[in-house]
Amino acid sequence: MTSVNIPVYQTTAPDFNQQLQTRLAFDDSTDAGIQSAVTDIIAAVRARGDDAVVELTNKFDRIHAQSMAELTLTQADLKTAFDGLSDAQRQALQAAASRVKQYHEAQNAECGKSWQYTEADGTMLGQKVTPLDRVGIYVPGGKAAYPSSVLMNAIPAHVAGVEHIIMVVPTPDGVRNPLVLAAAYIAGVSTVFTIGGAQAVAALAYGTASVPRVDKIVGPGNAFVAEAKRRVFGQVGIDMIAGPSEILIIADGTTDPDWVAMDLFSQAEHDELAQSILLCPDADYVEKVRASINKQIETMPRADVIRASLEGRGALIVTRSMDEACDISNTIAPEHLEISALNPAQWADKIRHAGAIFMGAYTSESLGDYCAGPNHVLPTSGTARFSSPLGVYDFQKRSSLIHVSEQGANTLGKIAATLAHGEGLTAHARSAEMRLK
Ligand code: HSO
Ligand code: ZN
Repeated sequence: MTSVNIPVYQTTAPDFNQQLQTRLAFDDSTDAGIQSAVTDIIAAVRARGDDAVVELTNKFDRIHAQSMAELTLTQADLKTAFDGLSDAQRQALQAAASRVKQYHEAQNAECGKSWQYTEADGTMLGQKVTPLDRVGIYVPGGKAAYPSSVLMNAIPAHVAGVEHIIMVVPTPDGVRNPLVLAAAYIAGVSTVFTIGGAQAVAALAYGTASVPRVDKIVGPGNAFVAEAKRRVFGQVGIDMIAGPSEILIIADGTTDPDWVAMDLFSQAEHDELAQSILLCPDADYVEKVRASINKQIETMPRADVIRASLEGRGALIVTRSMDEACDISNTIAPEHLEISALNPAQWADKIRHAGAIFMGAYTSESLGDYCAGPNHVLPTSGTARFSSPLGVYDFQKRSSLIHVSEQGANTLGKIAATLAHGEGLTAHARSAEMRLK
């Protein structure tokens, strides 16, 4: 096998910034064909509900359902899938689910709390947190059907207090994924429809006779699903539109290079467009990681995907210092950041933008993908600059609470009336003034 042609950059090179930007560039535009197909599908589902969903599902998934009833799974179906797993799989799924649940319960204890305070004149102000009523979880079919993602999307919704969690998952050629259904069973999913694509997103957003209209749709999908989610946004809430997986490793040169090379592979194997980057001030160590990549690629079942990803979007970067590595990481704002160093806390202090920070040589990113506890749905493509991991807060909303006392109405009424007159809004002013003593 030929060696993996992953570029090695030096931050001291005059054209380093340009080299890095070329690697980071990523085109996520949707082509016009997909846009117009999605327009038609959404219109069909809105006009003809279940009939359109059944027709489109039969066409795209190559099945012959007669009605939505055939595309609806019961809790008993989910339990059958769960019972059919091997002991090892069942236990691993349960262990992962309980850790993810525990983490999100801790999160909920922080951000799921309502609060209020009372002013001297008796006026009470506060904030009330309530869960969404109904949430739709999209789970892809085929090669990207990850049971772990079912846990990561459904458990925070469940912990947040969402009563109806409706999952959609396509079954191309009628093939069901038992691990996905088992994950739905233990994650608290209420109903599963075996539908997918833009038709499933439209059904969840607008509702049909069988599919309840939800308040928010989360979960990854192909280009049609992403476009459909963009289009129904406003009608319903959506989570982020996720890009390909990314890992950035800051290494101080003390971790076994084989471990670091495999961690780079772990996200590269998701997708040809996934991005794996190493930042390290020790040029000899970077060379060792490069040698390890070439050694270990031979053993990887998904070598083709890994190679395409590392060669197309990966980079090994020799930095001037660990500080500079942290600065570069902040400009990239990676989805996953591993700080593979003896004193990771020292460097984590400098990190301001990252979806998740994995600290120390033993914390492989893959543990976070499955079972550490935090969510694996994370901001990609630099969006960690302004957004956060999926969490219970994505399934809750806040209402402001205002209870003004008689005395408070006197004080606030004067302020409000003055401002309302200034805006020329007389009814506003009078409703405040009527309550003045
Ligand atoms: N690393 C992916 C999640 C995942 N990994 C699922 C394995 N299974 C999110 O970036
Ligand atoms: Zn992963």
